[in-house]
Amino acid sequence: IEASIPSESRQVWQKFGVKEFGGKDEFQQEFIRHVETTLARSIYNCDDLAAYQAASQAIRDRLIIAWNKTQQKHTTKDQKRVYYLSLEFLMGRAMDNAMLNAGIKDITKAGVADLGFKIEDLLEQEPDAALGNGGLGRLAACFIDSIASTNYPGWGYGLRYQYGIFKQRIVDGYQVESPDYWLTFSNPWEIPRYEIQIDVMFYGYTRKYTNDDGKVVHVWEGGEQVQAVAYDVPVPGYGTETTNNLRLWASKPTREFDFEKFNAGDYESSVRESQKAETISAVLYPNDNFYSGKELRLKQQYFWVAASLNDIIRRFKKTHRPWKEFPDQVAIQLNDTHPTLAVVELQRILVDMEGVEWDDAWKIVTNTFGYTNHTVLPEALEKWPVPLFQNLLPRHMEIIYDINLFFLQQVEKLFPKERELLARVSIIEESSPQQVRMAYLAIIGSHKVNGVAELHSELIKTTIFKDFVTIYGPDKFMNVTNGITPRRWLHQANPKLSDLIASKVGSYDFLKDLNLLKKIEPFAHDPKFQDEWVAIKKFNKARLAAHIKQYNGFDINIDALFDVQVKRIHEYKRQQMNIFGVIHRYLSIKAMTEKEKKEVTPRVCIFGGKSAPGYYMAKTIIKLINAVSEVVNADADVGDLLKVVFIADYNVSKAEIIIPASDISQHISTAGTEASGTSNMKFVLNGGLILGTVDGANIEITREVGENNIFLFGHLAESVEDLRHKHRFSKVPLDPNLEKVFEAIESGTFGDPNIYNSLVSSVTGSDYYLVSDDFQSYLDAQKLVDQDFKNKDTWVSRSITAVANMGFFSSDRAIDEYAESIWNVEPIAVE
Ligand code: HBZ
Repeated sequence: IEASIPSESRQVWQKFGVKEFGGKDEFQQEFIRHVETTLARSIYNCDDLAAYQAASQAIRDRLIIAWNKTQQKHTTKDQKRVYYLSLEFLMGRAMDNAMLNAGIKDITKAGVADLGFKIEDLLEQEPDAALGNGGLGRLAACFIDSIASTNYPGWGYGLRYQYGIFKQRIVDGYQVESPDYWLTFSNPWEIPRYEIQIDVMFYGYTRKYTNDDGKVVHVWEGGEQVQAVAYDVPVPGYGTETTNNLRLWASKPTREFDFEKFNAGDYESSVRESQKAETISAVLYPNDNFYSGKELRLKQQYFWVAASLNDIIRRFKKTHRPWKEFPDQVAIQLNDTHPTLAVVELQRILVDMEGVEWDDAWKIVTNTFGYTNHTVLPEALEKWPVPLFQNLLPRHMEIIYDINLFFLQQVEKLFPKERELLARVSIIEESSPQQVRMAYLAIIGSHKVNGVAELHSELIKTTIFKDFVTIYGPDKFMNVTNGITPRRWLHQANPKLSDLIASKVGSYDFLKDLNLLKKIEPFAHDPKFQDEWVAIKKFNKARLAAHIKQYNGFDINIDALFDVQVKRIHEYKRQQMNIFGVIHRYLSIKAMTEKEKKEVTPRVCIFGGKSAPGYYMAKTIIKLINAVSEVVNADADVGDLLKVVFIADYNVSKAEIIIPASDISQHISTAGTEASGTSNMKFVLNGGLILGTVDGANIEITREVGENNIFLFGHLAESVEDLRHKHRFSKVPLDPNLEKVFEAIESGTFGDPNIYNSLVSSVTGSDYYLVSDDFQSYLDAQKLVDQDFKNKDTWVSRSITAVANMGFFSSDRAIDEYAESIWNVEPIAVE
């Protein structure tokens, strides 16, 4: 490492090198110093917010020290690094996680207590970093936690949105969105790097000329410039000094603002132009599993990709290696197709700017990238209209045409005369206007393509990417089943359960090696252990009940079965089937005698999740859930036997309260539609059982925990196509129980039935998501749940056995698989 300080001055530096606070006293010293200097407050006006800020400043200092050490170590080691490019990082809160991972939870807790504060109150002050929509964004957050915890040198790259996913309120039963401006009180967990500014260009034109060596050179010029400024978020590993970096880019106007306009007296419009630059990174697009071809979204993608690659290349150039060694130093993982422009940008830099020959450059590119697919839903696949693309990124469009040309030539050689194959696999779809198929570009530009659970990885090979398996052979396609970080999703969310497990495992080592959970299996039938297990579940249910009391305003019975479905609202996830099932349950209870009612297992049906703001059907589902809730909860005939709750504004912090409280959680997507799911893993890890379809990672969870410890139902993925075909070409009779449910809705039991017309007819019509086909099987499974829940002993032993077998679903395991079979990176120990 080149040092800028002359050697005679270095002694002074070494003498005063910063140290981390050690014990409680030193933490308190730091805390007070931050209250009085950083915050310019005092003992007389230090409220919970100020105390949170001071504590987080002290913790931040500590992270930065470890961050510096780690980066120096990684630089001197000079090994291959991995870069995880994701347009979303759904981090949630940072403080509790930072304390846990840095191993300073006890001293900070005791430290703030002496100073007159409760750590829980301080933690509550922190807004969620909600820079993501759902599973894909949360997966990225779990992955960077695991990359640090397993000591891999790896960075995340994303966008620093000023507005994360919108906040959801329920007004009159409907979802109402408001902006999530999460940076009001500044963010102690980020380090602005104002010195790292990268110019990014849009629009303009291309031209080519022949240089002195007779080589044709392409240039792209005359466009608008914006600047990317880096904000670094330290990512501490658990039980290790390794502290990696998450670099988020914010857009700023370039220094050169339009002086021509300014001098011409048009001051306002010259300022407006420069303000436009800031809108690029201003807001997260709130769609999950849905593609909407907005120009600003493509701008975001290129802005982020261009800044990140520029940064990665700058780092590589410091090593003075030849370009061909780039893939030995750099692995880049594409989280879905959102960063696919990186493939084109790297090829452009190598060929246009660095003078590398096309074929050599292309080898470097494909050896660098890996692509992870997260969905087979056609409406989620990104396709950009060529005219829009061409206008915004004219040189990239040309390069895509060339990549496509060389690729199709290769295919033609392998499969002569198969003209239809060529049209099918072309990056350019011949629609009007033509479209750029980003997934195909990602496949062609990567050396490995992976799905996120076994079934999903098989499905991409046999459906959407079938032709590419024919072309490349099967080895390019693989599976890496998702995982979750046990630090946040067990220890933080459920500290009591973590402590109980530790008492049997003998340590907290299971938080680093989740397979150690196996050690609790022998206690599945131990009455004392069972009692403690049950008591913890009850505690967690009471904690959730208190939350519901505070925000929904009513009491729920914590001895009832807590049945939870929390996730983005989407037709394929079938919250509509769940609420139809609830209506069926309600009607059944209404028809019971008092004697029959005594046999009913009391239930609390808990829903939560956001709908994309423009997704009419999802919004209708939310309205129906709330309408049912209102009717059922007020019905004296039902009492405690059934309660329906919609928890507003579901987010990471709420998940940490909700998940540990569930007895049953629902993961009931139409078979073949949910790529993996990750909350299914979180629920089981916290001792809840799954009611689910044979879909996504439910399948692997079943294999690990055993068929007896999960409630599966519904048609299999292999029958879905036939069933849909039947619906399309004949009149399939509606499930009779569902018919009764629809009669109740249509008779106005839940208010104006017209509101639900489209929802009902989506099922009575083509029933694309097979709600009617699966309904009886769903009710049967629910009946079994009711019966089995009555047998407390068996239920708790199933819960313990399931947890004991969840080791596979640690994101540490997933990261090891990526490192081994896609990235080829090695861990580095940091002392
Ligand atoms: O990724 C989810 C899958 O639906 C889920 O099954 C899987 O477990 C998870 C992690 O692999 N996909 C998403 O969450 N997708 C998005 O949020 C998304 C956001 C913007 C898009 C497309 C998809 O343009």
